[in-house]
Amino acid sequence: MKTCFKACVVGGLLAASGGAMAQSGTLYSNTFESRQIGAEWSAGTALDWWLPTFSTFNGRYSTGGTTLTLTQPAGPQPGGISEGSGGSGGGGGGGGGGSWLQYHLTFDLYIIDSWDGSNTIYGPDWFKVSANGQTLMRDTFGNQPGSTQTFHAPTTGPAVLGYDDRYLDSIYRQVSLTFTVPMGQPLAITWRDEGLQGLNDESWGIDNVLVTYETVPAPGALAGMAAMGLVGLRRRRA
Ligand SMILES: [Ca+2]
Ligand SMILES: [Ca+2]
Repeated sequence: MKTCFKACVVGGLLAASGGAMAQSGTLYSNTFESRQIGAEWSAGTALDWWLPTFSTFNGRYSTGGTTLTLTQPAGPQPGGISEGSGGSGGGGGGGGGGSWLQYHLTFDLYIIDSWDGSNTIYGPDWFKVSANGQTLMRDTFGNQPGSTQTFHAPTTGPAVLGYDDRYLDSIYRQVSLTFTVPMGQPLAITWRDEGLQGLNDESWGIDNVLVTYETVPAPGALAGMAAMGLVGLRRRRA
């Protein structure tokens, strides 16, 4: 929500300033129900449709992962460099105005069987997402009774949803991450685990992958609008 507020403010600024036209769209979406792995996915990408509970999804993995590589949409003006997920203040770079692309990644995450969360004896069991080398998310997940984790509670579970029925499973719907990457190079998003013990013990998959984007002003442009009092105007109305 913090990020959404920022995006809303920025969108308002674009409209209020009469400046550059905002640009947004869907870059990629996939439910995997076609049961085909496109060339945009890395070698070793797998599909699983064993259980109706999970539908067809990208997985399963254990001590591995999958990478989605996409051509970035024709952007406005280059100028931005990486900014942390939901962070404020850019890493510098762009400066003098223009705009850059901000991405929103949404996906469902299936955490399958005996993940141990933050437990330091059997874990910790990590799940990570990165974009062009920038870490967007790194959290522990636990299905074992009594385990603790850094991520929020699941949408469904922990419960016996399938695979090894001795172990619980969890579904996290619509995990959302917001980020920017430098213009002029492919967008590469990687999902992978760290510390798992094999498919028969701890595994995962992703589903309903959606990548959307929008233009936002570069930091220099935002600062200029703030100086004109537009930020304050928008916030009072928000
Ligand atoms: Ca699916
Ligand atoms: Ca299970």
